[in-house]
Amino acid sequence: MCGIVGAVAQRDVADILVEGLKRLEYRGYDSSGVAIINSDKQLQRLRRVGKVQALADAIAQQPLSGGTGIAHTRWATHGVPSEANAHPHISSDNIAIVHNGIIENHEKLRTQLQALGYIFTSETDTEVIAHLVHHEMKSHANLLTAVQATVKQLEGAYGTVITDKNTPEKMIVARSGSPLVIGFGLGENFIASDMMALLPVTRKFAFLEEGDVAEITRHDVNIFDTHGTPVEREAKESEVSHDAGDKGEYRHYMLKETYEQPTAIRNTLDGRFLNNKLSIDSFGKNAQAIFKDIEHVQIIACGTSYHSGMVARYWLEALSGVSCNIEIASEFRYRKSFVPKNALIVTISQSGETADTLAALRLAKELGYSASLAICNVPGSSLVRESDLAFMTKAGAEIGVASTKAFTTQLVGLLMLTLAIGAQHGMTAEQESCIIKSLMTLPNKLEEVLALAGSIEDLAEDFADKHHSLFLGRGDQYPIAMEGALKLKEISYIHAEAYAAGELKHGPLALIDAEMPVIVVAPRNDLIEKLKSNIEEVRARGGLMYVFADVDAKFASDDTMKVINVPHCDDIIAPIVYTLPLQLLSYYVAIIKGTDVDQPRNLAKSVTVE
Ligand code: HGA
Repeated sequence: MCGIVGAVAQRDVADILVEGLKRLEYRGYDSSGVAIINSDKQLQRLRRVGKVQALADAIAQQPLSGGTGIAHTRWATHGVPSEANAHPHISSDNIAIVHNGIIENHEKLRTQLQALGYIFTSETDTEVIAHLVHHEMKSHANLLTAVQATVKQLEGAYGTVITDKNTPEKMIVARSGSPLVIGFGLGENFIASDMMALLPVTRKFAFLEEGDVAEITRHDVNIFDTHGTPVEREAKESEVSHDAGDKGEYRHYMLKETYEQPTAIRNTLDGRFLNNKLSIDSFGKNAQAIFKDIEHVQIIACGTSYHSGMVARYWLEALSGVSCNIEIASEFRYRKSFVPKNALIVTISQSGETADTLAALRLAKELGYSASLAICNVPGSSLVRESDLAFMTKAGAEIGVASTKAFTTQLVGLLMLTLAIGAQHGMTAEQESCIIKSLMTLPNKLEEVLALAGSIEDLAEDFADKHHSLFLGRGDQYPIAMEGALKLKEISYIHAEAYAAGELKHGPLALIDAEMPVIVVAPRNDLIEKLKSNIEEVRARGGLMYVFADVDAKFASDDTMKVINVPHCDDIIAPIVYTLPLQLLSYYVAIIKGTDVDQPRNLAKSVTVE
């Protein structure tokens, strides 16, 4: 959430900063801003409400020159989206800062700084950092030590970049709880909250670690840890392609990413199997020893990743021989919980920077979980670095705020986890090879499902005037119904709720009428007859249903039910297969409703604030 870009260069950096912001816009898009120091040591700032294009247009009207600059695209936590609240924030016309995260003691600091005469011009928590640095400059020799003194007083989370117009040759950056990555150029250096922003200008990156403060000039990068000790952070060449952020021929990133799923899953499966057996090293060097000893899995995740974890619970308990629990990270981290013996903590996050999930992992380590595993899409992310084991999904960059291919590749990773743990706890070679065979059919199966897009688009018309909807599934399709409901609400703003179909009679049946479409996921598994009874319960109450059903389950459309036949697939992969029609349904409903599919209101990607 929120995007940061900064540069120290000889050339003018305005274009680099704006391009970087555009590449990060999916992380926050309520306002944006830039501050650049020109050759006369003047600080020039432009901020605009709305998309980055509004800022780009303003810069085109009023060009900004200068080689040192910082920029930000905001997802507001404190203060409405407005120009006054947009970053960069400035203190006393000298110090300019951008910030990701939340300063929890901002009220106390604000009062102290006001007593010192500082005038606040925004409602943000961020502005206290600007004034505090300015205040600390009065008693410190330089910007670096002033920032080091400042961050000691901050409680909460920050990734922040600070410039002083009197020392335009440098920027100071600091990280605690919000990621920052340094990009190395030739005679110029950069900073960003995600390397995606800097791919047009460099391939060489080093991630800052928790508590790091760094001084960045054109030729040097000096990093200090929490104690102020100089440290090295390894710089690596990135393999992510420069055009990873392009939409190509697709109208929206979400549609592109939906169609990329067969390839993303092929990539995630590729190289993981040898002689019809899972190569356990896919999870890291010590995976075999760790999986052998564990007796319990505790999964922690948020949002869409939580739904993938819910599916995994069905798989792990049915097949792997160990018990499994799943909990929302923001709940787990703030309650007292029992730590089972020999328990593995599994975190799931697309970005690997999800603040609540990261905090939950750190807590689990303190609590004494035996080992940790991250299922993640971003190599080098905090979650991956801080876990004993990692399974990297190969979804590629996911830009649409509503997750698609990250979710289905997580499911593939979790099914492989089931195999890996199962292999150490009595799963037979025959069972393993059966699941691997099913997994191998998945990419082609998904291509068949994507061919249903036309009929799903037609169906979407029925939802245009609806305000509420209900999603139903049973067993491992219940989390898929939840994911379907989440997708519909996040991009079409139609209220959607998911229920385990057996729960209907315990309350939600009261909601059924012709204005409440009911979406049912109905693969032909051993729960199909139970599900058919639930469908009859809805029909008997005048409900209108849309049933995504296995072609062999012989559902027929009638006045009360529209059936979309889904190609038959093996039970084990059905949760992944049935995800796609629901993604397409949400997409086409959103198109009809005219919402901003890739950047839905009030949301942002990569939830780095708690
Ligand atoms: N608290 C700051 C920054 C918000 C943020 O990091 N969002 O992801 C603000 O509200 O401006």
